Amino acid sequence: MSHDLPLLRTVPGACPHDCPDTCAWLADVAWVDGQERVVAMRGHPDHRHTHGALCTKVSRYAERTHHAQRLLTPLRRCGPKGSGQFEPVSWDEALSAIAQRLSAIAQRDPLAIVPYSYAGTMGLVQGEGMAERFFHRLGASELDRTICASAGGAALSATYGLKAGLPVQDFAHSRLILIWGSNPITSSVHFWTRAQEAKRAGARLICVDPRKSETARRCHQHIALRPGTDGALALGLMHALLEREAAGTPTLDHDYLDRYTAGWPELRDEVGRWSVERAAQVCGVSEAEIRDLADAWASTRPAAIRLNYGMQRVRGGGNATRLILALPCLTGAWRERGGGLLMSSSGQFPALDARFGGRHLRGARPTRVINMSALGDALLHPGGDAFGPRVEALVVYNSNPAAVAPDSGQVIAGLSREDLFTVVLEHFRTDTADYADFILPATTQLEHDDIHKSYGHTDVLLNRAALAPLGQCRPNAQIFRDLARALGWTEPELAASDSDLIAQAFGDAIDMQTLQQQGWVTSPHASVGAAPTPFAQGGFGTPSGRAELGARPDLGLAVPTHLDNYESPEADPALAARYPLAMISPPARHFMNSTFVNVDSLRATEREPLLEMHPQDATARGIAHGDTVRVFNDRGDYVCRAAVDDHARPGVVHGLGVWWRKLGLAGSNVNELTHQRLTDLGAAAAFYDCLVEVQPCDAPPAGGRAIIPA
Ligand SMILES: Nc1nc2c(c(=O)[nH]1)N[C@H]1C(S)=C(S)[C@@H](COP(=O)(O)OP(=O)(O)OC[C@H]3O[C@@H](n4cnc5c(=O)[nH]c(N)nc54)[C@H](O)[C@@H]3O)O[C@H]1N2
Ligand SMILES: Nc1nc2c(c(=O)[nH]1)N[C@H]1C(S)=C(S)[C@@H](COP(=O)(O)OP(=O)(O)OC[C@H]3O[C@@H](n4cnc5c(=O)[nH]c(N)nc54)[C@H](O)[C@@H]3O)O[C@H]1N2
Ligand code: SF4
Ligand SMILES: [Mo]
Repeated sequence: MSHDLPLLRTVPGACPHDCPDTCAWLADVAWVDGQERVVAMRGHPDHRHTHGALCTKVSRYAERTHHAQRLLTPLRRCGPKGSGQFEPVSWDEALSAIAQRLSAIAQRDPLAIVPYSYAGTMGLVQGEGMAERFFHRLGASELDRTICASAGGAALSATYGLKAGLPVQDFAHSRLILIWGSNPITSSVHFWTRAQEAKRAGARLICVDPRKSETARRCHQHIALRPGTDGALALGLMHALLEREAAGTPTLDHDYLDRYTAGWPELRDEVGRWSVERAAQVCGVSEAEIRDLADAWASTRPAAIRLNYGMQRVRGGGNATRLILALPCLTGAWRERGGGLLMSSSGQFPALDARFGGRHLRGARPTRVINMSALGDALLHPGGDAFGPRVEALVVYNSNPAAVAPDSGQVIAGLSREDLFTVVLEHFRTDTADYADFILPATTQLEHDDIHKSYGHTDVLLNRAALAPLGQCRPNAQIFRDLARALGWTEPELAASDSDLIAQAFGDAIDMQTLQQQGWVTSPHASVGAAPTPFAQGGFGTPSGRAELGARPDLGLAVPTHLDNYESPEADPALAARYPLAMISPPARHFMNSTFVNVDSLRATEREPLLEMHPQDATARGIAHGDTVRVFNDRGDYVCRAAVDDHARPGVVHGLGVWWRKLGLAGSNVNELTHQRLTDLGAAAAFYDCLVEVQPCDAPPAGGRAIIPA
């Protein structure tokens, strides 16, 4: 963004989004048309992980903040649920009405109140900082935040006992990088810069992804497996490693296996059942691809895997992750700098103080946990049985469940309950906000302070407000403080200011002075284990101190193996006969989940919601490139535009996400089609485990419902 206005100041901050890169930014503030505005955003040139560059979407963060449709006052519903009719009210009116309603429900049973939040901001203050304290004090239900990474996270904990990995900057030293279930050109562009450095120095890049993604197109090789078959691929790869060794080529690092792992004999037995031929058949790839991959993995040093979350959003996602985590242990890849694996670095930070989350404020009162990935079922549950009280109030912040949660038909039906009291803290009138009883206007990252950790590197970052809050917006933490006061609560924990919360998050465990001066500080836990990689000499965080490659009876886990998708010809042939296409729904490049969909410049780039299809599947259905199509299964319908190209393999379609329903072609989005069944580990959403059929449909009238053939 260029500008020639005199600058008032440049304010350092941190990107709040759910992205492994957690960039440090600089915001230029100028005086424009009688108000202070951020006129340009750029990456901080001195932060080694940001190296002066923000991604395209976040370079538009100022456009989003100063958007003409920003919510600037509290709103109260004045029409039927979901009609989108609201009237402005004062903060005092809104806070006292909400406090009254919540305390009336809490008098019957506070567990009937449910918070719903995810990673609109990853900040420790405006994320759960004050919110968690508030809901514990209230005695509300707790939310199991499973919508993104909990299958892979549980696998990482079970196998390595620690959410730690290869330092992202060390990928520059790798000579082989497997980019597995990830599209970093879209979702982690600063990792991609490291991969490019390695590539220029001669490294080979292999992408494992059903979709020929932006990244796959720029790797040396692309293994386009069927969705949800990564576990089978890892088993076949291990089988090929064993064959290679049996043929006389030293392949496994027996010393590493003996000293630093447990359970390999059990896993080896399972691998024995997965011939390369069997794995190739399940994955829909050739045997040669698996053997070549095994040869490359065994013979290249240093060799590393960037494993990400795209491969764990299926029934067997946890098992598949456990199998892939075994690969760098088998060959001792961890021994060299630039070798090993990175999935998440989120465990490489000091733990938050036990009192930070305010669990003590709940006292001895009971709790229950609602899984956010099954929100529709939770809202529609009549109550009783093991479930407990019916959900009577939902307080949503940092999330847009009407758009992002699976099985949106059920979510919308739940949000439409006239007797459900819904409060939404938001920047915009999202699909979710349309169903609110009260909408409370929240500040963006340019208008509040915060402190951040990262799941892709190991720095703690500080965010400073560049602007005063726009309109009557308030930071999330302030809104929860204000609600606490309206409820008459006087505990000091509930009055902690944002700067108190920043200071309390890590306490003395980090160097606050450096953080304040520089804007970031490397976590004291950045280097776990022994150099040059975290696990060069074992040091895993499991009870045994070893990487657990086999069963974990203490966690109720069997030896990892491949599990067929819930919705697959193997597991449900009758369903597959009716809905023969496997659908995945990875993010569109210029959106961040459902954030930025309403930013005109970015939506103009994405243009329309797309379904990528292979020409063979399109032709068989009389569909041409650019046609409007109806994608459907027993759960619902989604109208979008067909992109007939070579990005999809035959039998697989890609519904790029996550559009605002009301900005899509016919008032719905791809989550009309996804289901609420959970993954094997971590009870996560299985977004990419989904069968559909597609047919042509007449173009929808502008802004209206599509005309869907009967
Ligand atoms: N631009 C942009 N960036 C984002 C996001 C966004 O929405 N937009 N979202 C952010 C969030 S919340 C997250 S969690 C991260 C996610 O970041 P990553 O975990 O790196 O995932 P994605 O980049 O979404 O890429 C997932 C890839 O997995 C592929 N995939 C789908 N199914 C399978 C499968 O069964 N096996 C394998 N091997 N691959 C599969 C998809 O085709 C896609 O290319 O990205 C973050 N960054
Ligand atoms: N089909 C399909 N569905 C998916 C995915 C997929 O790949 N396919 N990806 C899944 C994944 S990985 C994730 S993480 C989830 C993400 O789901 P969400 O965490 O719900 O992410 P967003 O859609 O970005 O919505 C975040 C909302 O928070 C608001 N927000 C941001 N900052 C603040 C703040 O400071 N205060 C308040 N009050 N609000 C704020 C934004 O305006 C935005 O509307 O979606 C999941 N849904
Ligand atoms: S790359 Fe990720 S962390 Fe960096 S600005 Fe973009 S969304 Fe934010
Ligand atoms: Mo995510």
